[in-house]
Formats: sequence, structure tokens, C-alpha cells
Amino acid sequence: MTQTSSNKNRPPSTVRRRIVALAGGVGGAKLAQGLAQILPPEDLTVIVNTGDDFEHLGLYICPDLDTVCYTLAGLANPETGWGRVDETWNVIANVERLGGPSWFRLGDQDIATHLERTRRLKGGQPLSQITKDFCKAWDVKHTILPMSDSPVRTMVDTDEGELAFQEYFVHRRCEPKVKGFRFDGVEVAEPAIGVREALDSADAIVICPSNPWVSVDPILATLTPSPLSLRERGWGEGKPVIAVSPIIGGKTVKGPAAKMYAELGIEPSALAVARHYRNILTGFVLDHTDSKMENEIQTLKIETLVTNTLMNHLTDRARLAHDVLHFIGSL
Ligand code: FO1
Repeated sequence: MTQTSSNKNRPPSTVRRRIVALAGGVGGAKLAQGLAQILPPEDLTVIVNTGDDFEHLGLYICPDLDTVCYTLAGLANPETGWGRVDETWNVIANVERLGGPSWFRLGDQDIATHLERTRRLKGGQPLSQITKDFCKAWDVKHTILPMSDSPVRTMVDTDEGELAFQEYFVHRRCEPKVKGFRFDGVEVAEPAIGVREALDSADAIVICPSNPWVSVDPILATLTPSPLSLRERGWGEGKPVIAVSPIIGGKTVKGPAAKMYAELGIEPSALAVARHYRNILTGFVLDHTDSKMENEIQTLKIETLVTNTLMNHLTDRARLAHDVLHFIGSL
């Protein structure tokens, strides 16, 4: 591992660190799982994007939240990254046979999650409490929080007009060209119960390798219009904020982030991601493939770590999490 850090001469701190990780779906869940392999439950809170939540077939569905929960529970489908392992598809097959919508593939076990969540939400329980109860049932020890208990909906402005996120992402397979994004409801949405406390008691924020436009920006937008503005609360000054690039060699491992950058007229690269977060970042983690961008990222007054950021296996997730924690200790 050729690890280079712009302040590599300073010894890493060995003090206990409480981490808040901001995560979208599959990429975010992988690093969160790596962090969860290393940190004790009281030292890791994962705040998850809920901008891609939607109501479908009368059910309230939280794709990113479920992806993170299933991954930490060891229940995630390893092929897709979303949904459940050893899944069956009887319900959706029968919906399709009856002429109902089947473009969003809901598995039988997964449907139980949506049924029970919808029942509880209709009974007035907040999403954060429901998530906490589900995590207990799935034996997930670390804290997973939705970014908000109120609805925030990512809307994608495209060359075919504005589309709701899942309509764009799954139904239209990300084909329409993106022109911008809007987070409907963000002006009034408060951070979920527990989010403020987690940020206040954390020593560092890790922005996971999730899509900056549609996974991380909704979280940041939910945290920052309130009195919770990260900078105002000392983040980025004494408390490091570090991001892991979801773009390696100009491409994303999964999902449309690189395509979105290109359609917005920005060359997709680790550097573009660092620029995206430049106002809040203390440190940035990029892959060896992109090491030539390290100097330019440092000119943004952002510390850098070059390492292997691909997370194909469970061991890769723990290794990257270890590198990230070591990097934070050196800042
Ligand atoms: N993504 C797909 O590409 N096709 C699907 O049919 C699909 C179903 C699905 C069901 C439950 C769930 O939690 C996630 C699901 N996803 C599916 C993934 C998901 O919509 C996206 O990956 C995220 O919203 C983006 O992070």
C-alpha cells in the first residue's frame, strides 16, 4: 500500500475517535460496514440519505437507509448491493401478472420491511425510531439514522423535464440528461432525532464514497440550512471533515455520479469531487489511480491520502476504513 499523506510525518493520534459517517446507498454502505468492523458501536453513527425515499404500491420505501441497514446486518444482496440476500420475488411477479407496476423490483423479504415501516409511520412513529427498532431486530449494534424524520425528496432536472428521483434512477435508468437537482422539502425539514447530538459529540465526519449530487448533497442540505451549519459549529476547523472519492480513474464503481458530472459540464474526476466539497473539507481520500491529482487537491488547502479505495470484498472495506481512521488521526 503506497499511502501518501500531505502531513505524513506527524504521528497518528491513538485517542478514541467518535465518527459520524454520511452515506448514500451501496458505496456508502460498504465503507460504513468497514468502519463498523473497527469501531465499537458507541463510536459510529451513520447518517443516511433519505432524499431517494418514495411511496410505491402504497408502501413507504427508503432505499439508501435499507441498503445501509441490510449491509451492516449482513443481510444485503451481494450482487446488487441493494435489497436482501437469498431473496424471492413472488409478490412483484404477481403484481406484474395483474398489470401493476413492476419496474421497481421489491423482493418478498424486503416487502416485509416496507409493510411494517409503513404501518408504523401511519401510526405516527418517527422514521428514526422505526429504524432504531428495525436495527435492534436485525442485530445491528451501530447507530443508523435517517438524515431527517420529515420528507425531503430529490428531484432531478433533466432534458425531459423534472423527474422524481426513482423515476429518473430506476424507471428511466438514468438515461435523461441531468441539468440540476432540487431537494423538495429541505427548507422545512429538521435533522432527525439524534442527528444533532451525534454531530455534537463526534470527533470527525467521514463523507462516504457516495454520489455527491444525489446522495451526500441532500444530507448536507438538510444539515446546513438550520442552525446546524457545519462550519458555524466548528466542523472543518478543529473537527476534521474528510471525504472518500466515489470516482476512480474518471469512473464510478457503481451508479451515475460520473455521468452526472459530465452532463453538468464538469470532467468527472477525484479532483472534481474534492472541489465539490471544498468549503467543508479538511481531508480527502483518493485512489492510487488518481495520485497525479494529489498536488492540485492540496492547493485547495485540503490534506490528502492516496490509497486503494476499491471495496470489492469485506476485507477491503475494513482496510479502507482503517486507512481513513489513521488519516483522521494524523490531521
Ligand atoms: N435499483 C434498481 O436499479 N432497480 C430496482 O428495481 C431497484 C429496486 C430496489 C428495491 C428496494 C431498494 O431498497 C432499492 C432498490 N433499488 C433498485 C436501488 C435503489 O433504488 C437505488 O440504488 C438508490 O435509490 C440509489 O442510491
